[in-house]
Amino acid sequence: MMQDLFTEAREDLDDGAVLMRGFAVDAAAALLSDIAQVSALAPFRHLVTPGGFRMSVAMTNCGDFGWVSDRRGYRYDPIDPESGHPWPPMPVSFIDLAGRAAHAAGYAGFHADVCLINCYLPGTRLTLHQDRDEGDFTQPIVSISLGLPAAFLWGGKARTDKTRRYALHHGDVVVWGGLSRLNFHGIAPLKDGNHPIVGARRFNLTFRRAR
Ligand code: MD3
Ligand code: FE
Repeated sequence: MMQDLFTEAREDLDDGAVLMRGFAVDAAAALLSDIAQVSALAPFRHLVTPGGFRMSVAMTNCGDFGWVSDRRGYRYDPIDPESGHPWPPMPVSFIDLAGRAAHAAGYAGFHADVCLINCYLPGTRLTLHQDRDEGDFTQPIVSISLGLPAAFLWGGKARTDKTRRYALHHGDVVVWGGLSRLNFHGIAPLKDGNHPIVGARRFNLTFRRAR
């Protein structure tokens, strides 16, 4: 089974952060078709930060909650503010992959109630930040990369700590738990290119436990 193969192909990036290269390659077609289904109901949009800046990453969500940002702040909201309706349910392909990845990384009981979907076009970046709007930091975050490669910036506990760079490719999965859960991280501006399946884009799925 893939899980057993990946006990060999896991790379520890930091305390509690496990990289599994190619873990989602076989599931990519199903994941991409489900991203299209979700974004037909809850379209990708550019959120505004509390400081008034339009984010260059386009985002949407599925699951019981969605991560949103506006002039009032960041939060997890059960309602999509664009539509006034609940977020689309999490597709079976998402639930399956997130569960298998968490299990392979040593988090057997992980059940996400949010999947945040980021869409990057060439030039899009995500500045250094922490993910700290969730209710329980002992729960990991599972991230899946699809499409064009990105330079992932991995920092420390303080914004000014020096960063390391990792290339994240199509199908790579990282599980962020343990002491790494609150580290600063970001994505350098996406380089131009064309991915044979995804085109001139990159998607990142992050599975989270909001509450
Ligand atoms: C480390 N996304 O959505 S995935 C995000 O590629 C986010 O779109 C990036 O950072 C992306 O918040 C990076 C890797 C990642 C995601 C969440 C983390 C690393 C993390 C949470 C805690 C620590
Ligand atoms: Fe993040």
